[in-house]
Amino acid sequence: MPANYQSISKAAWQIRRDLLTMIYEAQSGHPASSLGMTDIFTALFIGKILRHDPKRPEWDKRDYFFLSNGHISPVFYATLARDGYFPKEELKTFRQINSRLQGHPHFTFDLRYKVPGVENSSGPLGQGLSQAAGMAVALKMDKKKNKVFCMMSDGEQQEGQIWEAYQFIIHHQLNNLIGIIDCNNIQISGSVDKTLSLGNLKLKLLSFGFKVLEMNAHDFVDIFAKLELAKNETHKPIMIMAKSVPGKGVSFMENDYKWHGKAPNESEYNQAINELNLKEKASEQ
Ligand SMILES: Cc1ncc(C[n+]2csc(CCOP(=O)(O)OP(=O)(O)O)c2C)c(N)n1
Ligand SMILES: [Mg+2]
Repeated sequence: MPANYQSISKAAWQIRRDLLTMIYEAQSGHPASSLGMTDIFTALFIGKILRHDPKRPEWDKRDYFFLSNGHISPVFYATLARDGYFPKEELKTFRQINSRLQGHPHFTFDLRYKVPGVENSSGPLGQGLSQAAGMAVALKMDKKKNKVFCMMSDGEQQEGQIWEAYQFIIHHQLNNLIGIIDCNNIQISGSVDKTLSLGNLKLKLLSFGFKVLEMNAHDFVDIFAKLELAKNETHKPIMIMAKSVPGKGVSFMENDYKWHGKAPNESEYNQAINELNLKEKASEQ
């Protein structure tokens, strides 16, 4: 790995340990796609692809990040905490009653409950892209330069509302919007291909009029290159198809849909943490 990605990679392994600890302690949550999207979250926030400032979450020049597949909240919260949006200690309250860190991120203007860095509510899949498109069109009306990023999952592509949003984005030529689709080929009860195939998603997006980029979601060189390319695009709205390994880093979770929404038991947790420690050491060589 190039030397300049060493610290980003280190942060990603730590975020993986943090999010697994949250899910283990709560005995509830979604490990597979949280682990799969960790490298991208690390690049976006800690790698400063997003124009943002953890000490000023409401900064009016910030880029907006909308999470549509809200069940991957563990990686979102763990990244925000590591980046300094709120104390890491608070991660212990994940999925507890009265915690701000609910299973699916919640947006509110009420500062008693607001999680710094969270821009939208999620839970019902398929809605985040419409929320992001609304923000993108509003920014354009105000002639503002902020970018809007929206992360979605592949299972979500089965939702009709996603395709309404695609039409809207192309109709309004929202070239300030960057979609990232987690192409991990799993959903709640099996593979996406077998449950409800998306067909040739790339061709469908191209036919709508998007610029489509393909990305290896675990190669920081590729992640940074594609995200920078997307940020600098001024012509077309962009969709990034990020090919990821669900459960990345934990051998018995990788590519197994059964870890979509299951907490590890004590021995599984200990094994997972050991494996992540070893992978981190190996990546430093
Ligand atoms: C509208 C809606 N339908 C069903 C669900 C229940 N659900 C939660 S996660 C999920 C799987 C969706 O696929 P994907 O996001 O690709 O799963 P992952 O890759 O995270 O395993 C489902 C069906 C939901 N949250 N919202
Ligand atoms: Mg999926």
